[in-house]
Amino acid sequence: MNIILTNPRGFCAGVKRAILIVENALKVYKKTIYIRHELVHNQYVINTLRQKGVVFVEKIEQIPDYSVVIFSAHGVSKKVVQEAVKKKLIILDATCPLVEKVHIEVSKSSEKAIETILIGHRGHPEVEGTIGQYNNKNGKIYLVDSIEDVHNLSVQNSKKLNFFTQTTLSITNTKKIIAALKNKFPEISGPNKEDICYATTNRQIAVRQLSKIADIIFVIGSNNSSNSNRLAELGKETGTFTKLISSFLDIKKKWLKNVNYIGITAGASAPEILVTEVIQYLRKIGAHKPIEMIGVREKKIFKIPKKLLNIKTILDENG
Ligand code: 0CJ
Ligand code: F3S
Repeated sequence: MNIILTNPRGFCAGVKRAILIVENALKVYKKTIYIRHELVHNQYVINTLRQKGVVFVEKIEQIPDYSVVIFSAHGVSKKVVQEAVKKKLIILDATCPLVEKVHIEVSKSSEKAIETILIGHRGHPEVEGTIGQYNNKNGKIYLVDSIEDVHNLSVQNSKKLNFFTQTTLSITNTKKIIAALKNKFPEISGPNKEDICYATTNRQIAVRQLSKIADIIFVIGSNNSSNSNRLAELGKETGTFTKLISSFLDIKKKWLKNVNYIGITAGASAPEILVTEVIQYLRKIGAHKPIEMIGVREKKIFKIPKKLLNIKTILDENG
């Protein structure tokens, strides 16, 4: 059995930044750190932070006044920010800057009361946060999740219409939805490509390449991770037997019967330790040393908020 590792895989710049924000906050604030929603959708990351004393909540009302709150990488609505301000919370925003970019565009659309369409998955926190940037009663924001949704959608003024997308969608599926939107509303405006981020794009390209070699693909990621699910979906679409696994414990030996090449990738919120554990397990049951696939080299780094950087500098200076 041979192991092939995709590149890139695992943590993206937005996730690294979010975790760094929490780690700095833990050093700096001598009180409980609350995080609204899972910082990133990975159970290993969440459990690790919980062990360090972080408290996760779904609603701002669960947090005592004057506490420190961190917003998850998926972003929050304007209403959530207002609730936090009202409670006089110290806010540290771990929203990925690429989500923030979409927020800014949707806000502009809202200010101009331009009807806006968001392509995204219903109920996902990023979608809730992005929809929650639109607060103009003279306009409207609509969510479409499929081509069927596009067919069923009616707007008031199709001549003045904007669209945006969630950052972690399937590239091919989103292209189809955008084509359907442009077909139905020829004057619609949107981003040049879509708002799918570089990390989602690169990981999907890598899985497509991997599927040409692998007999089985393991996507390491949690069940609620949109980008990880899209990778697993893509693997299946190529006809390769693909499983989304949260750790090596999910692997069933029967899947590996007559398998020569085992492909491994990891979602943007899955830490490398989980990949290492899968490799260790497979090596134990007879796999050769892993081979790294050549892929795009990601150099993106997102800075953490100045507020934390400054304190970090002071802490470093004082040892
Ligand atoms: O939405 C994001 C800003 C991506 C965050 C990293 O991935 P994950 O798994 O926490 O979130 P998704 O469910 O959005 O992929
Ligand atoms: Fe940001 Fe994309 Fe990662 S939106 S958090 S860089 S998956």
